[in-house]
Amino acid sequence: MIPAQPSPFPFDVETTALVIIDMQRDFLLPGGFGESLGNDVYQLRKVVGPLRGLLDDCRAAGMTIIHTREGHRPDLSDCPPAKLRRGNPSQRIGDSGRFGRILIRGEYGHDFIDELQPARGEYIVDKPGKGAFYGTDFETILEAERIEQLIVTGVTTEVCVHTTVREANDRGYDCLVVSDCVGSYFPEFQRVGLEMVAAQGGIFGWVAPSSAVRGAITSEFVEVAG
Ligand code: C5J
Repeated sequence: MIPAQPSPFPFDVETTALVIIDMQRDFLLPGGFGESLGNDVYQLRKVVGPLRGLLDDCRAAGMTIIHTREGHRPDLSDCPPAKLRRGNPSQRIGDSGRFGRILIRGEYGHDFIDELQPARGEYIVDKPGKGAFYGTDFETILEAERIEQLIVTGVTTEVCVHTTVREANDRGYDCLVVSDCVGSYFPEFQRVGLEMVAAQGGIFGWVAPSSAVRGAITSEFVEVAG
């Protein structure tokens, strides 16, 4: 069990996956898509250190690790026109930005930040939407790996993290959101986004800090290894 809100989270390294949502240069680096939408990207940088520590422990425990990336085909055929038109960014999806074409697969900005590059054997799920299930093989991977619980991290808390947790919850997965390993451009959305997950007895899932998750992974791993 991982100590969590609203109750301890049932957990087994064999059936739990670490999911890292969209830790991409376009969202986290100055000059990327996130900044073109008017956001303060430094709000998201806080996540990198704690998430790297958690990732290291999950790797050491041999857990299933899945990295997602939001982005589109170069011809934008998988980008709904409504998504393309939305808002009033200084640069739109597909435009040339500081890190290549914004949110386009294969471009430098679409890829993961240097600190959180996937290791050999870890899954990469390229998703056209906010949630990890829509238009991807995410569920096929979870089924193949016999995953029942998800430890969910990444950005942004109220958009792609929430969408993925809600989709996963409806499909019967237990989701734990790691409070210091998810980030929002807006401190208020971060606070409320986390509260919403665990409210009403855990309507979408559980919330715990990385210290609690790492403590449980390390002790479970020692037990399994012993
Ligand atoms: C957004 C995401 N915010 N990864 N994407 O557009 O949350």
